[in-house]
Order: sequence, then structure tokens, then C-alpha cells
Amino acid sequence: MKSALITGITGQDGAYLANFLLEKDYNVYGIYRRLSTPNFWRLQNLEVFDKINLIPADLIDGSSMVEAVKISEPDEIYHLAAQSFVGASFEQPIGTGEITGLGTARILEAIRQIDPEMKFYQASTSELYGNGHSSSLSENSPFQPSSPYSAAKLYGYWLTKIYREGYNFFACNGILFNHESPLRGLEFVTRKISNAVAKISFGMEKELNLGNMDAKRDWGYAPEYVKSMWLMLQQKEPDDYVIATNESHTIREFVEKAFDVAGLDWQDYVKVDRRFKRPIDVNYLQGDYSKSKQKLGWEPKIKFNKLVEIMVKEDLSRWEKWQNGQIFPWDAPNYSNEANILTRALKA
Ligand code: NAP
Ligand code: G4F
Repeated sequence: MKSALITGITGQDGAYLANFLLEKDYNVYGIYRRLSTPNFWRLQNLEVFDKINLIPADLIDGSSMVEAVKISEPDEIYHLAAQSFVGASFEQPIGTGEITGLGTARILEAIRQIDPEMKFYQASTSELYGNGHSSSLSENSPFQPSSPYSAAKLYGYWLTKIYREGYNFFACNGILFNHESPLRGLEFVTRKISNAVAKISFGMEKELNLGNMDAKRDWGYAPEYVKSMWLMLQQKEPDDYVIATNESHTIREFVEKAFDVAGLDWQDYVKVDRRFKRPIDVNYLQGDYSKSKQKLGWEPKIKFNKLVEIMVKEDLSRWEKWQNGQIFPWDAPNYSNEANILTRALKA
């Protein structure tokens, strides 16, 4: 039986990947950090919480990462943990560098010291390309990070290549474009929209405040994207791959479609609020997954319209069940809207 260690197992991708690897009969380990309120709802939602092994560790604590690798002795390590919210990286650039950047160095060093034969997946990102592009982006397109988050991820990307070339690691960068699902964090724009549409639809909220609605993203479906991570580690040679849908849509299009799914007109509810605008935004991201199709045999099935529908219908169904008194693992009831959030943009 193969074993895998997942950092970030409590996050969106970590939970779907744990589910995927369990279906492939892996022994699955994951690290989690101590929080004042436990955060296992995604693992419980997918009914995998009781089937995995959890190890307490934190990316800012190198010795805990060494322990996690020693305890699990995995064949494959999927490094997904990060401060992953671009907006927060402008508010907390130093913490983001520590976790998202140096955290990757800490786990690569743990592998180098314990067993360099362990295969390594790095959660790289389309944010590496940054602002200023206007055509599809492939593995050969230039990087121009436009946030503290993407600068930290660029460090992780290069370190992964350096350990591959310098120490002969089987280490891959998955350059994943945005991927969403009903397990997406509530602060990311897609889930913020699908959750707000559901609440507005039930009369629980009156409006939705957003930032830059002109930005375009290439949005795919997270459960399909985690399969590509595994495929990368099953190849003969390690390499870097773009994972995307080859389509992009504006935030406005997402809003329009999401309200439409609930039979509402978005223009009656949506307002622009400068708190949610970033000092620099990435205005265009569209991928080109040709290499992944050719080498991994990977292709997305769920595209934009279906994705929006899945997310809105699930949030509608959850709020309906909640109103009927059903209790199930879910994040939204503990998260009010973002009315009290003060960002640096307010001072600008
Ligand atoms: P997510 O839902 O925000 O999950 C992030 C995970 O990292 C959580 O499990 C979180 O734990 C953990 N984490 C954060 N700080 C940590 C620390 N100091 N020590 C240990 N664990 C820590 O992110 P995601 O959407 O699943 O994304 C997974 C990875 O892919 C991230 O690296 C992200 O940057 C990258 N990525 C995501 C996308 C996308 O569209 N989703 C696209 C490209 C790349 P808690 O639960 O305790 O907070
Ligand atoms: O949903 P977002 O916060 O995702 P973003 O910044 O694209 O980052 C996500 O995808 C990356 C891959 O490209 C990952 F690496 C990263 O970890 C994360 O998963 O914002 C998407 C767009 C941005 O242009 C943002 O300015 O939506 C715009 N937006 C407009 N109003 C908003 C809002 N974003 C958020 N979060 N909240 C708003 O109110």
C-alpha cells in the first residue's frame, strides 16, 4: 500500500485530494495546525475525516515538519498548505513570505535530510504570471508576480526546480489556474458570490459588495484538478504542468450567471466597494493545458456554466437545510458578511 502526506489537508484541495487518494487505496496522512476552533468541516463533509491520519505541525515550525515527514514516511508528499488568499497577502506580506515561501523550503529540507526518494508535488499557481498578459499562458510564459502571495509562490516554484536539478528530487510544480467548488473558502470571490446569492434568495441578506469586477479568471472544478496532482507524480520523469480550462470569464459574468441560477437579476443587489480592491490586481488569467493533455492525459470536464450552477445550487441547498434545522459540517453559519472588515484600501 502506498502512503501520502498532504500538507493543507484541511483546505479545499487537501480534502478533495485525501478523498481521491483514499479511493486509490493510499494510506493518507495530513498535517493540521492547532486553531482555537477546530477546522475539519471539509474532511467531515466528504466523510474522510475518520479514514486519514492527522499529524500536528505548522509550516513556520521546521522541526514539526521534520517530525511529520518522519512519522508518515510517505512515498509521495503533496505540499498544498499556504497562506493562499492573495488579498490577505497585501495585509500580511511577512507572514505570507514565512508560510507560503519559506514553508516550502522547510519541507524540501526535511525531505532532503530524511529521504530524497520521496516524490514531491508543489502547489504552484497561475498567479505567478501576474498582471500584464493578454493571451493564453503555458509552462513557457514569463512570470511577473503582482502580489506578496505570488512573490512567495515564485520562491517555492524555483526551489522545487532547484531541488529537482540540484539533488535529483522527483519534484513537480503544478501551475494550477483558479479552481473552485462548494468547499472553497468563503473569502474567495466565487464562493463569496454563491453564498451571497443563496442568502439573498432566502431574504437573509440584501446586497453583495465586490471589488474589481472586470478581472478575468480561468475557473475550473477542484475535484478534477486534484487528480492532475497525482498524475504528475506517476510519470517517469518529474516536470512542471499547467492545469486550466483554456477559457476565461470576468467576475461580472460569474455574478450574472450565479444570480441567474437563483432566478434573480444581479443588478438589483451588487455594489462595488473599494475595500475589496487590491493595490495591484491581476486582470487577465487564461491557461493553456495542452502539455497536460498530451503528457498526463488530463482534461477538464466541468466548465464555467456548470461550475457556477454546482456552487450556487449547493449553497442554496445548504441554507435551505439549515433553515429546516438540519446540522451538518459547513462553514457559512459561522461567517457573517464582510461588513466589519477594514482593509488598507480604505485608507488609500
Ligand atoms: P485553502 O483552502 O486556503 O487551504 C490552505 C491550507 O493551508 C489549509 O489547510 C490551511 O490550514 C493550511 N495552512 C495555512 N497556513 C498554514 C501553516 N502555517 N501551517 C500549516 N498549514 C497551513 O487553499 P486551496 O484552495 O486548497 O489551495 C491549495 C494550495 O494550492 C495552496 O497552496 C494555494 O496557494 C494553491 N493554489 C490554489 C489555487 C486555487 O484556485 N484554489 C490555484 C493555484 C494554487 P487551516 O485550515 O488551518 O487554515
Ligand atoms: O477569488 P480570488 O480572491 O482569487 P485569486 O486572487 O485569483 O487567487 C486564487 O487563485 C489563485 C490562482 O490564480 C491561487 F493561487 C490563489 O491561492 C487563490 O486560490 O479573486 C479573484 C478575482 C480577483 O481579481 C479579485 O480582485 O476576483 C476579484 N474580486 C472582486 N471582488 C474579488 C472581490 N475577490 C475577492 N476575494 N473578494 C471580492 O470581493
